Amino acid sequence: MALGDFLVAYLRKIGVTHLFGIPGDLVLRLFLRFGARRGLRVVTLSHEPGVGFAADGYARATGRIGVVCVTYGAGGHNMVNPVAGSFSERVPLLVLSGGPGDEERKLGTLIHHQAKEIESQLRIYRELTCAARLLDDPHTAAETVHEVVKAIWREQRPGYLEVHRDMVERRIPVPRELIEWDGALHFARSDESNVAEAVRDTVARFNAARRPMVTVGIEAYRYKLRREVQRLAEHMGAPVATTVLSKGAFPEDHPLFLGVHIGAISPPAILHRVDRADLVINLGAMQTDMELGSRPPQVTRDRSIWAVDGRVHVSFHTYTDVHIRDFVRGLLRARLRRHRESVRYHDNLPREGRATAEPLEVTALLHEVNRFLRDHPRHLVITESGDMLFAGLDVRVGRAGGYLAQGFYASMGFGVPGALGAQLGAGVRPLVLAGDGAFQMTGQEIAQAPRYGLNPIVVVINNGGWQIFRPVVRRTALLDLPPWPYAELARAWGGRGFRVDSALALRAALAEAARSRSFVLIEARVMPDDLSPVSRKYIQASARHGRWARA
Ligand SMILES: Cc1ncc(C[n+]2csc(CCOP(=O)(O)OP(=O)(O)O)c2C)c(N)n1
Ligand SMILES: [Mg+2]
Repeated sequence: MALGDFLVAYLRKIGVTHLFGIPGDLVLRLFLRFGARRGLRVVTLSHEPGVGFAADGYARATGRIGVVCVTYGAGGHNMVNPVAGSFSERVPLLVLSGGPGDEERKLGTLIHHQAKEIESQLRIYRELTCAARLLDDPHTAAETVHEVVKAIWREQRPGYLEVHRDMVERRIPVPRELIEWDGALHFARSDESNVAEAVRDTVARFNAARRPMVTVGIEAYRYKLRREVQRLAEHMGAPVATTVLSKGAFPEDHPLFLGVHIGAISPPAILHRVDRADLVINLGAMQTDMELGSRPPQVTRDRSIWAVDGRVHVSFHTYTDVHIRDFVRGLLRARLRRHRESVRYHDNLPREGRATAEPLEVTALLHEVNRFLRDHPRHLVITESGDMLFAGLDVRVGRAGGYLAQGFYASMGFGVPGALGAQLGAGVRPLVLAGDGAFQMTGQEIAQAPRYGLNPIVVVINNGGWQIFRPVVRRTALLDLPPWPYAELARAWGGRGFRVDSALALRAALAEAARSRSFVLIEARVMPDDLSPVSRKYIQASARHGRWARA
């Protein structure tokens, strides 16, 4: 069959429903195949970064592979940042790019959209993906596609396929195994005896521990272990924390949920509980500066067990080839001592005062968002990089899977397009918390919402600039942003727009938003020097460690 038709059939077979993209002449034939009747649902946005973030949001929210299709060069290079974010935060994406055909390359003239060499884009993507291949050989094309997709699934990271425009109609043989294959993809297999030993070792330590606790990390989320991890925690009866990146992997109204652990800048009660623990079992958390609150790792190894990256580190020794899924399932089958600790949830917010008509403060805004979520729990909260990335840690999402953010790669611009992709895939209404700076990067993609029947609620926290840096910047004019007429723009783009200056007005606007069928943008004005409690702690900690000099 034609390579283009094979790609459509293959993607449908693995359950892909949507394809996010922007066409260009070097990818047009491929793009049109995807958009043909009985193809995929093609979703186009205005700018490739938005397309990439949307596919990433789709993948995070659905647990399926997000697929993007871009033109070569100008399109492919525009897509680099979202794909880098997906790589570091373990999001499965398939990037399909076009490219110039063989004949035109032989003419010796440079081809438009080219940067350094024709191969440059492929080389860039090798750096940002778990598998990157050029489909230039019809005989092996089908197997190459399969290999790249299997790697994407196994590693939960992006992969890349480049299809030059003269290849789309080339006929390729499809091996019988692929035709008969049921389309199911599998995670990596573990070594059974290593799993058994790692589980025995862990159980012995757990059963001897008096104050154990569990940290749920991002791999538990990506490898679809949320339910098993919850059952395991219930068997153990031990408190559970999430990290910045994995917030939302554990239901935050669960009686065992302690809160978000962010190293030394965690709420004091969480810090105290972690310090008192005689065993911390980390299920899938990565060791990053963000996860540890901008402090060098101070994990007490003899009191911890880390399952991540196909390994289980128990105290000072390591079991290789133990995949987190097999490890958790092994623990679920083991006889575990049951603890009965009574656990309280902790955040960083001061006590809620009465909502007033006084000027709005960030903490009051967070209380209002929490109040809204108590009444409307079926929303997906998405926070943007900037103050809201830290502020968002104090937003309480009851159900698991109710929260998304780029908690480690932290690119601005993820929020609005990520929300569009998430709602398209999972059908849940998003509530986006974005700073004015982050919104000005990709927020205009909200204009695409009406034609796809999407209706996110976007709260733009307008503090007049990139104010998270304000505590360490003397020349604050360097952080200024122009004032956009956010609410007017929202109305002109087919949504509803509000501008609020107080907690009471925000409460009223959120209530209106809940009733609205269209997308809603709420501009919430706060003072330039107002920051959330976690941002303040983070910046002080970073400044103490000499990371940020005053300028
Ligand atoms: C793509 C990208 N560029 C630059 C940064 C660096 N950065 C982090 S936060 C920030 C400012 C955020 O401003 P805003 O969205 O208005 O949020 P605020 O902190 O003011 O609430 C910047 C520029 C980034 N994280 N991502
Ligand atoms: Mg701002």
